[in-house]
Amino acid sequence: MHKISISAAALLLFAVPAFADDMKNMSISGPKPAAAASGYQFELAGPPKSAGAGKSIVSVKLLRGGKPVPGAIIVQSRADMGPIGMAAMTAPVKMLGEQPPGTYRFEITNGPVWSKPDNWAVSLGAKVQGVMQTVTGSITVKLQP
Ligand SMILES: [Cu+2]
Repeated sequence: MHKISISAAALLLFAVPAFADDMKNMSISGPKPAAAASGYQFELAGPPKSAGAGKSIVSVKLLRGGKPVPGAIIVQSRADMGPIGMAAMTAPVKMLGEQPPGTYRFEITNGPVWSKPDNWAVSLGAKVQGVMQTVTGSITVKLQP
């Protein structure tokens, strides 16, 4: 039993340099890596506004290095009650547009889903020009029914 584990370790030591060589070759001949979607952050732009009929208007800033990122295309949006332990409960989200540049507004129909003021998570995915990966993030916001 002991002998087997020693030879397995020896095999691993032998295999690692070969793997490192493979990685080196990949970085020389392979395509350039896609720009990473790092350094981006979604932030609540201000208190949510009630739009009547159980609807809330939520404004979210997309920032990079503290600066607004305009012109992003929102490709994913979700509002759920994860912050109070009910992530399976979701409310419809409608994208309203970008105003001002770098701030993205959403209408969330939370009232019919939950009749108390509580914290909701708004999770977003955005396509930013020149960034291959979808930029994703989440904010928490207290919504009135
Ligand atoms: Cu709920």
